[in-house]
Parts: sequence; structure tokens; C-alpha cells
Amino acid sequence: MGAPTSLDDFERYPLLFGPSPVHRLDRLTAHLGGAAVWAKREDCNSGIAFGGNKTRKLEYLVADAIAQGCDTLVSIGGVQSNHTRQVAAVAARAGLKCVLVQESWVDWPDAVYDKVGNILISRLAGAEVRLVKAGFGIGFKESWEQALDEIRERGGKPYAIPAGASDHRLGGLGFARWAAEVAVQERELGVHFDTIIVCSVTGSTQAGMIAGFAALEEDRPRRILGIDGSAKPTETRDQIARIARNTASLLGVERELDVELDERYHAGIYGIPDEQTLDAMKLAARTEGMVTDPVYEGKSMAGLIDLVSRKEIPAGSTVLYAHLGGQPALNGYSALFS
Ligand code: 5PA
Repeated sequence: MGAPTSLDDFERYPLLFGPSPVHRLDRLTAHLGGAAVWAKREDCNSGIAFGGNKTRKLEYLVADAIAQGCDTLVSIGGVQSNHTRQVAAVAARAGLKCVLVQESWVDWPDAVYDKVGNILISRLAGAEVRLVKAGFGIGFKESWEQALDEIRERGGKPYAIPAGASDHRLGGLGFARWAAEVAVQERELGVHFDTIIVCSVTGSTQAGMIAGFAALEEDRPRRILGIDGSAKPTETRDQIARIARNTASLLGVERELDVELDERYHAGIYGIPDEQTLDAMKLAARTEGMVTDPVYEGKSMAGLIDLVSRKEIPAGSTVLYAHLGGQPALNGYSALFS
């Protein structure tokens, strides 16, 4: 057999309920008075600890960890990382151990910030949680290398999962599969999403979408618009481009890929919302009962609301908002709503 050229050639450990739901946001659409807005919901894609975008990516990484005979998943994120919570719960589901390095990515004053929400769930699921003093960054870290070494010294076999499951050979596959899923759902629903809105930080969500849609060789144009949540858009854009390229190559796609990342909605800093973020979170909750978080989805929602209401996304468009999860972190931000 030659090199794999299709998604089906990669082992996948099923963690999702099935295709994630796609539905209209009618009241939000009416309120904005422009393009038709729909959502695809990774925040309810799985029964494993609330799911989210990482659960979809981890289907491919966990299959690889098991194939390599690894016994411990090791990963890294901020104190309220959604990613590490999903790694912890998925490790439990797969019968693996889990070690998490949680860095101080966000300087946030809530007294229970390191006790509730995501970190609480990671502890509940049995992960070994290590709190480490280090600032925000999506690259490789010393504390993480140290955790990997320690597991090897204990005689364990670690499987290394970088921040957001992104900078990894298989990191883009989960959202390449999401793209194929969207194409099927569009046929079923009789709709075409010309614009997809996605929050980007470590990059493999958007990168996977770019590679996945490229692999489908579609006739109609489709814009995959990233909304930066990192406030370090140069790094994030580079990482998206690199992962999109690598993922496309894995799928046998060699053509040039476009990366579009909007830097206007990150509120100037990773992990902290501004008025526009908070207004967007309130509008989504008050028109649709749709809950978003102040770190990621509130920022991409702010982008969507602004671009649709000012008609920068034209009124004739049909927009798909990729809801990537993240609600558990809200519990660490009670100060914003008290
Ligand atoms: C995250 C990431 P990417 O990192 O794949 O670009 O996805 C951005 C994103 N929405 C969007 C939610 C709810 C997310 O959790 N979260 C990280 C985490 O540690 O949780 C990887 C940063």
C-alpha cells in the first residue's frame, strides 16, 4: 500500500456522538439584519466531559497513541485550558493515564480561577494536574519536556500532545474530517455556507478546515475566516499556514492554500474579554440561548456580529459559525457577571 491519501486511511478512535449538529440562528440573524447565520456545534459533539474542538482532533491522536503502545497522554495549556480538560477525559475514556502541565497563561483575579471549571473536571477525571508559572505561548515548553522525561524515568510510555493538539503531524485531521462532514450536511439541508467563522489560537482547527475543504476540490468558493483569539496573530497565522500545508500533504493535496485571519477582535490580550466580547456573549445568549466563553468563542462571536451587522460579510451570504466549545471556563470568570 502506498502513502495514505484520504482521511479514511488514518486510524480514528471514535469519541464523538456522530456528526455535530448544524442549525439556524434565526433570532440572531433577524437581529443583525444581514447574512443568514447558522451554527455547527462542537460544544455538544460528545458525551465525554462536554466535548469541544479538541475531542474531534483527539480521535486521530488517541488512535496513534494506542497504536504506539503509549500508556500516558501528556499535554499542556493554561489553567482554564479546554484542551487539557478534553485530554484528561478522553484519556479516562480510552483507559490511559494523563499528566497535564497548566501554565499561568492568563492573569485573572477570580479567587477560584484555578479550582473550578475545566481544571476541576480534569482533576475529577483523574489527571495529574501540575500548576506551573509560565506565560502564554503556543510553542514547545520546558515544563512539558520535563513531564515527558519523568514519565519515561518511571517506566511509563508517554504520548506527547502539544498545546491545542495543534503542532502535531495528525493535528489537522480532525477538522479536515469536519469539512467533509459539513459538505454532507449541506447536501442534506439544501444549503451552502459561503463563509465559515472560526476562532483561532493554536491553529489546527482552522488549518484542518482549510486542508479538508481543499481536499474536497469544491466548485463553489468558500471563505474560511479565522478570528484571532491569541493576540499574537503573526505566530498564529504562521502556525495555521504550516499545519494546513502539512495536513493537505497528508491528504495528497499539493495546491496553494489561503489563510485568512482577522486580528480585530482579540481584545488586545489572550484570555481576557473587552466590552465588545462581553456584548457578543450576551447577544448570543439573549437571542439564542447559546453560551460562549470570554476567551475564544465570545471573540469569534464578536467578529461574526460586527462583520454581519456592518455588511462586511454581504447580506446575501450564508454564514456558518463554528462553535468550538469552551463553556466550562465561564465558571472561572464570575467577576464579569456579578
Ligand atoms: C480553542 C483552543 P485552535 O487552538 O485549534 O486554534 O482552537 C482555538 C479554540 N475555541 C477555539 C475554544 C473553545 C478553544 O478551547 N483552546 C486551547 C486550550 O488550551 O484550551 C488550545 C488553546
